[in-house]
Amino acid sequence: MLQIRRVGPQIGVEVTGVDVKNLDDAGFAPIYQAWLDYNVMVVRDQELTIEDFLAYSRRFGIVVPHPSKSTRHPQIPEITLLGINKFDAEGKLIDAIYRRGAEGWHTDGAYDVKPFKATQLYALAIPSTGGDTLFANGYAAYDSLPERLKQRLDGKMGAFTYGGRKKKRELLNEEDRDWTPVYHPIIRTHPETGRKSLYFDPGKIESVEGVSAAESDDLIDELTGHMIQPDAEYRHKWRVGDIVIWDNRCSYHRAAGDYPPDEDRVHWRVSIKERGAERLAAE
Ligand SMILES: O=C(O)CCC(=O)C(=O)O
Ligand SMILES: [Fe+2]
Repeated sequence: MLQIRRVGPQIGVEVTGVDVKNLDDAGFAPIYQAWLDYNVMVVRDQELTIEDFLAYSRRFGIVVPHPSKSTRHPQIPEITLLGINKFDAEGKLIDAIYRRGAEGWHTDGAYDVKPFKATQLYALAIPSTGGDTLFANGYAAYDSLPERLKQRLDGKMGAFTYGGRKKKRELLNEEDRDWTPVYHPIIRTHPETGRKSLYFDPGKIESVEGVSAAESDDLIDELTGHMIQPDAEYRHKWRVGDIVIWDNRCSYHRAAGDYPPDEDRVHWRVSIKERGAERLAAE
């Protein structure tokens, strides 16, 4: 029996009693709606091949390869491998892999003209302790902004790149490290729910357009302070077989990055764009 249950006050929903391999359109509709309503969705107890995972992921949009070529599956570029090859030839832990996504709250893909609509992970190996993923709601962040800040940001664009002001680009190949900024409205109306969200990522934004450099830095600090609101968080404790998908248009996330390094924590990961982004994705 399909069950859809909220797991956090303003973000997070859990789906049980379903095999995503056998979903027809009518079966998928309430699941997609639950995801739109609660931003982050956990589907428990799935047994999937890579092909199954890709087929299910394509129900949400177009699956595109991630710019980090070194962490792609060697035969299937649309699949990113998380937690694989985390030790170098000398046996030293590679932080960029072990702590991927743990440097701070972020949204995936803001460096693209068409950012990722969603990111979806499937858990293959989970450590005995730690390794959670944390989520927070961007609508709540927007709602928390004082009126003067909402007005100041109205129509303002942010310039975003991979690695942002710190230029943190070690997961990219050398030849892929030059990055031209792209521009997104900082107050973003979600194309499907019509709700306003704070579209923001302190690790990818380079500047707020139309203000001085000093004001831009101040605004970035101020907005960073609004991202995480009490009662608008969900912390996911992984089980093998979990699928978790999040909406990058209206949520933030970060990895806890705290599990025993000698244990495995492995996921397949896909980046999903809105339909209509096919042309851009192919460019
Ligand atoms: O490994 C995780 O928990 C999430 C990492 C992350 O930020 C991502 O996959 O986009
Ligand atoms: Fe991420």
